[in-house]
Amino acid sequence: MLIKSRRGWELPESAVTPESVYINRRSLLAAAGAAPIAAGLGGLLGTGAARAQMVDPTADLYPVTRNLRYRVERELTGEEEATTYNNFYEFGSHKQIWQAAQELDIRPWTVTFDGMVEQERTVDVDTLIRAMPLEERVYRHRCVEAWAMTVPWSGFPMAALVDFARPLSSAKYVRMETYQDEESPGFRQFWYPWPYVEGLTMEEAANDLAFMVTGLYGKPVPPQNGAPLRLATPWKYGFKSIKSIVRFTFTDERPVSFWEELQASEYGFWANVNPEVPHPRWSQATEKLLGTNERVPTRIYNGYGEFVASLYDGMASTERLFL
Ligand SMILES: Nc1nc2c(c(=O)[nH]1)N[C@H]1C(S)=C(S)[C@@H](COP(=O)(O)O)O[C@H]1N2
Ligand SMILES: [Mo]
Repeated sequence: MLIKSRRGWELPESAVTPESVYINRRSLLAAAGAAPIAAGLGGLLGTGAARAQMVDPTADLYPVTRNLRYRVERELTGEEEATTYNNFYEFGSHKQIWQAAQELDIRPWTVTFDGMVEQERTVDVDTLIRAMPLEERVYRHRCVEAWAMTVPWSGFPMAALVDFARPLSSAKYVRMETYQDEESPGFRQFWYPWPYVEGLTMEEAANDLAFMVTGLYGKPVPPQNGAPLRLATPWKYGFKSIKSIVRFTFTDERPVSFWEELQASEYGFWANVNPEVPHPRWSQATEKLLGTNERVPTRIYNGYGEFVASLYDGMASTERLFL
């Protein structure tokens, strides 16, 4: 979803801090002992997944039992493909961010619940994960750019997280926010509206399909896929599935997401997968499977209509709302 045409508020690539400056700063920090040990180990170990697993204190929890209610009549995407072809703009606006993402400090990590809740609180992510009913679900994932994958996520129903947060009955939406710090290179692209934000209605968040991800392929989810806690809403375009979440805010105002803020005409709030509503710059009728590059027809709600169609009764005719 690179925004191709540069607008007045965008800067040329040359205005961005060059990678070499960034790397030097990191090694200076490391030399001064300020960077975490894990960052130094990154270069010595093999794949990102291997490193994440070594340093992830929840590794003992996986694999977890697969929930067979969520069947997918597609081959699983290879782990290699799904963990080396990513969208995570905090690490750059291209797909090859998996190595850069190993710098993400996934611990300590806290998650804040605030806004319209009985009591605001901040919890350690490990306390949260260990309190939740973990299971594995094989889900399809459909990026708005028309590539798709099928992967085994581990995690827990978003409904359990909502229960944990104890929102007031007046809350209508949940707004989610990704971490933001000075280390990840993407934040220097300051024309993006950081932090990454996404939102769901309370009904969507309580739907059985909405899943909080903590693992992938039977291991802790690696940084590039959104460690330590991300969302999976498989009936919506992939950008709704916000990564590396630090805050859940319950509100009665519809949140404005990162992509909506950037280009509302192309990335709407609902973002339900729909082969009949083209993106303004490309068709959504088909999608390309990661790994095999096979082209297959896109399905309404990404094939999950039986679970979610009733959430949108009466909305289909309101044209762009259904994007
Ligand atoms: N914080 C954050 N979350 C994000 C993104 C991002 O750039 N930053 N990209 C989104 C998009 S466009 C997609 S398709 C998926 C990609 O998830 P994957 O890399 O695990 O396949 O993450 C989504 N979540
Ligand atoms: Mo995406």
